Amino acid sequence: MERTFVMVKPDGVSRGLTSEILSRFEKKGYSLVGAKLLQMSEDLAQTHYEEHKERPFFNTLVAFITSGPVFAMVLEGEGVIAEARKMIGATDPKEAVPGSIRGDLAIKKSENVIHGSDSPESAVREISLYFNEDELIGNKAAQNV
Ligand code: YYY
Ligand code: MG
Repeated sequence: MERTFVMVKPDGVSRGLTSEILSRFEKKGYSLVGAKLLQMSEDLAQTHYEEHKERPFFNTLVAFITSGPVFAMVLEGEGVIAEARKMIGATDPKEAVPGSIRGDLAIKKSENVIHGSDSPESAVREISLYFNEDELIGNKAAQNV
């Protein structure tokens, strides 16, 4: 079954939006197969966003994403990778349509409340950056029997 990585960013956690965001995915029909609240290290932040390391916003992005706890989750379900990106909306909340998470809950591009994997390859890579196999429900190692 398809899985993706989604993360409520520090602005979303501090604004108390974690449950609202999780609720949207649950109501849509996706299953939560892993979740954790964590404080990202600078190393993890730089690795997560390494595709952007030459961009002018990189340092600001790393500082922001490490500024407070994030809520990382793995969601499972049919078409979840592309569908979660649709539900999240455009990177710039000003362009994100109403009804999308960023369209409803954010204003600024630099503080856009949520991250979601953008492809099957990113999903595999990002899930493994944040979760061990045995932390994901449904994996053999997580059955604990
Ligand atoms: O995948 P997504 O989060 O929608 O956007 P990316 O282009 O991968 O950029 C990652 C992250 O960087 C974005 O969510 C906000 C921030 N950012 C920014 O602060 N300024 C930009 N011009 C572009 C992206
Ligand atoms: Mg991206």
